[in-house]
Amino acid sequence: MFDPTIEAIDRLAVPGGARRFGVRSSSWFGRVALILVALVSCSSTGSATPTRKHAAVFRARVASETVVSPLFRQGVARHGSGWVFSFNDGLYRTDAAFAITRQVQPAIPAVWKARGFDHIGDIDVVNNVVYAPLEQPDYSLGKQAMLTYDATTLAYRGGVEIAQHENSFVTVDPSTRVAYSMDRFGGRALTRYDTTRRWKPLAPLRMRRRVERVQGADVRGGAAWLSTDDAADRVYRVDLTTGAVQALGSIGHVDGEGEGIDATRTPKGDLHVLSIDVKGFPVRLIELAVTTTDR
Ligand SMILES: [Ca+2]
Repeated sequence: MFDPTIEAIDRLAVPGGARRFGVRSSSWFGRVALILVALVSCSSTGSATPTRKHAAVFRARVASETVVSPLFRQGVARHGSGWVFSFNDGLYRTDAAFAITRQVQPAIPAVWKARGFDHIGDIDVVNNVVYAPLEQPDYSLGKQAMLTYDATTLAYRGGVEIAQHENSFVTVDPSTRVAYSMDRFGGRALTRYDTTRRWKPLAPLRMRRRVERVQGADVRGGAAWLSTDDAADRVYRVDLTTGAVQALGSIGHVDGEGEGIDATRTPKGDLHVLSIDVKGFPVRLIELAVTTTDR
């Protein structure tokens, strides 16, 4: 413990230490200077200094890949032991082996098509509801839409317009029912909506770094897991509490296009990302294993 008496300072005032600071320990000025030096020393080395907890480091590596139907080009979401995939104007429910068990094509209702909407992006499934991001191509309007479908029948349930320029994905946090998306394909914020209050806009989640060409996202374990078509087709983890962003690794096939993502842990992997080959086909589902270590 620090003893702030002159006697204690005298005990600390070894000649070499005093000379380093250009003062003589026997002078009044020197003693005051030594007190200051001792205080600074105690404050920087004291046992009360808390130990900093480093954030965990996440990495992802490709574990396997499977060629799937060329129709499964936009989005993917886990549904039971199978999947739901999206195409520009189609939805497909499959079993675990990717065999289609139900489909709806066209999937965009006529009322939305009449308003110019022509593209479904990366979907999510929560509580047997498919959440689908719907786009019209005039991004300058700042107007896109979110639709919902029954995940069992793929029947259209409803939709709302939202104030976004682009709309490549939507993911819904199962615990809060908050939906996450992005205003543009690249950026440093996730837009948020309260799906329990007719998609009421919430304050965006600010990310600590910019991520480019985001094509999909899925919320799991307090994080949003992003898939991109950036320079290395990387996947990212965004902490939903702090906004911290970590690049996890590439899905490979970098000359192709990274598309949607699902983040359900399955025997094959933790992240499941669609990738369109540079030739336009095949479409692959890339399975990635996520590891985490303390820094
Ligand atoms: Ca998804």
